[in-house]
Amino acid sequence: MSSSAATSVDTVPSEKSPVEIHKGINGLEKVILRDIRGSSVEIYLYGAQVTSWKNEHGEELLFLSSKSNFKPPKPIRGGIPICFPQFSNLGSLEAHGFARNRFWVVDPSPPPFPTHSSNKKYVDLLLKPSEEDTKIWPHSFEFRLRVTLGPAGDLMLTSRIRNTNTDGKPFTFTFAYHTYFSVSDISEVRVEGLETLDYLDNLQNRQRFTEQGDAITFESEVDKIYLSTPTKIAILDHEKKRTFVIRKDGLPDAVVWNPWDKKAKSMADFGDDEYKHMLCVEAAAVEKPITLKPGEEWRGRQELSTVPSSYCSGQLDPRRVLQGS
Ligand code: TA6
Repeated sequence: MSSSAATSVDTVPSEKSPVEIHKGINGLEKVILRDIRGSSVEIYLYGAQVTSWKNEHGEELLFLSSKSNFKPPKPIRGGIPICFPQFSNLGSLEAHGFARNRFWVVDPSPPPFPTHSSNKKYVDLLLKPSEEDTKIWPHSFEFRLRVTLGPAGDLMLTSRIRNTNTDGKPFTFTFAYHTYFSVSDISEVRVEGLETLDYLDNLQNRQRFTEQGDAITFESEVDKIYLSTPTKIAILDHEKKRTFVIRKDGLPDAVVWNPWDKKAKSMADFGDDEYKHMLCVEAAAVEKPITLKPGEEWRGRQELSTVPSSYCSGQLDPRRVLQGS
């Protein structure tokens, strides 16, 4: 590790350009990726959690609570927490598993990556279980997360999870990118791409229902797991004339969550009114847990981008967004 006194930025040698490690909140280390056109991403090694994604105008696209802890072992409230090896309380582990409150490292020698990244900024992060972890989840694994910032400001997260058990045992897990999008006014937001799908309602003991035909809008607490969704989902923020496009691969489900006012008040690391400016739409693998035999690897990818969307014509055609390339 080398450090330049002035900026207290450490660089970590890797196969490509060095990765800059900065001191973030409470001295927790974070990596910053910047694109020459102005967009940027910040990732804390604690939880391998993206906490900021800004476009070329420097506008923040993700929600991070003003009340968020940056004090391990508490999770960070906002950005993109990684839920692994368990989504929510679907198992005996703490809610959403332990990956989000572990310290990851910059992967010094990541295995070759499936896609070409020459004109992109990226960092490879690695998590392996500690001895303590194997006491609560008795498996050996390597979790590699590549966070990529594309030239157009798009943000891609690619997870590669390998079973490295030497006792021949398979393991099974559920997973989610628990993305907190920043929105101008939740009551003016629509989600497209989940119409007519079945979902499990977390507010009704995960009973199964079928969504009605129109775009999803918000007027109260929502906590739903949509099953077998299309690979593309759109979040339309009228006031900001912005549409978030989520593309996902290897993650058949999508969780939609907004705590609304009452639940917001019950969360210590969340502001009472902050529910008005955030929406979680989470690319996930929940309904059918993933099982890996020793030596096997699973890959789950999500790509986030924004497109300008004008609603002044009164006729935004999201289908063009969802059907477009
Ligand atoms: O993804 C939705 C959800 O599972 C909700 O049920 C809600 O609990 C939310 O996650 C936040 O969970 P957390 O453990 O971060 O407080």
